[in-house]
Amino acid sequence: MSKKDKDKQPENPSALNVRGGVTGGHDGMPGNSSANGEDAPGTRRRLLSAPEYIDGVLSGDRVLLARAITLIESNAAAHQEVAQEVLTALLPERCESTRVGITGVPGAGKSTFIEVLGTGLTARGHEVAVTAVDPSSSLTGGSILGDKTRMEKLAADPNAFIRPSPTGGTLGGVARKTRETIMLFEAAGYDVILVETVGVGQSEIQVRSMVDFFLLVLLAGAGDELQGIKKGVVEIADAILVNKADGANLSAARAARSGFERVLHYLRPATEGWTTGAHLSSAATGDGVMDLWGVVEKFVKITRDSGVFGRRRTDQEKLWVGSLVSEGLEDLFRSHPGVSELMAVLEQQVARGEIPATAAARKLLDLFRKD
Ligand SMILES: Nc1nc2c(ncn2[C@@H]2O[C@H](COP(=O)(O)OP(=O)(O)OP(=O)(O)O)[C@@H](O)[C@H]2O)c(=O)[nH]1
Ligand SMILES: [Mg+2]
Repeated sequence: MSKKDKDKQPENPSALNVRGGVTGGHDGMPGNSSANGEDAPGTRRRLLSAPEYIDGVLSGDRVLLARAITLIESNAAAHQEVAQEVLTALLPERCESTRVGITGVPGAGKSTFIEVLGTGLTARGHEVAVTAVDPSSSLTGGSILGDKTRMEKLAADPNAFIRPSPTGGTLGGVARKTRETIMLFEAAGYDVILVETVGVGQSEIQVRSMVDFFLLVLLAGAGDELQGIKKGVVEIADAILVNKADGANLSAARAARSGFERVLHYLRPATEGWTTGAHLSSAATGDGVMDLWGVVEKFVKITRDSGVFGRRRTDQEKLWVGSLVSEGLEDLFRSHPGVSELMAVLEQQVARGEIPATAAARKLLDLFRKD
């Protein structure tokens, strides 16, 4: 594990290592306070130069890592330019990491599980970074920040770094920021990356496309209907974890695990050469949590040996380029002044049944192409 040499001491050992994102307007620079009072309310920081961010991240400076993430989260063109320079320089500096996505029904115990797993991993010498993809977080204030109390130990752990979900914008925008945050984590030497996602549809697909191993956390007692989790999410999981297998719930959890095993038997595994299994844990007692990490390690070994691990990462990068281009084209198209005018007219005509949708789309694309 090629970890970077870094200062393991937090800048303020008593402060929780939870970093705020951009508050207020999305101009990007940390206008307002972050969780640990890193910026006094209302202060605006000067934009650092690319080498300052690069050196800061590489030396393991937690404050500069947090600021580099804030920079890449910015939508402002000037910030984006510096951000891309920073990311390009850091790309070859990334350590070898394991990226794990964690999803599941609300309240399944994902955050509690991450707390126990994360502290277990730092005790074994890993450096653990945690973030989330939560497209609703601009409304809720961010699931991880809201959950800070569930990750109290990990938040205070000098070998862990917790960053809430980027806020605002489309799911695509949030996913872009999370992917780039992962790159920064890896350049800073974090070799285990945990990405929590809220169990709502599309965000799981996004997280699956940026991690190596995808974990679905479920609960016992909700029958076989997979608890509102769509079958599609089960199909992209590399393991199902039945959590809260403790106390009076233990036998129900065991039964649920067997039920899920049966379901999995009929599904095609998410990863070539790997059999998706169902496991038990109690994040409350810690039982089964590090066993699940053993499953992840086995997965990494098998898929690295077979080449599936590397191929998936390469495919993920390629697909990402494609989706960035699609999003960029769509933005260009929609912000074209002639297009939006003509769109309004054509939509009416389509609604009145005067022209077919295909002809309307063709006219719009022709107009766009002419410029
Ligand atoms: N008995 C028991 N309670 C648990 C366990 N894991 C979590 N809890 C409790 O379940 C509640 C929800 O836990 P969280 O870790 O916040 O769950 P989550 O999946 O992150 O929730 P959201 O992020 O809101 O979807 C908390 O009250 C936890 O203390 C467990 O293994 N056993
Ligand atoms: Mg949570």
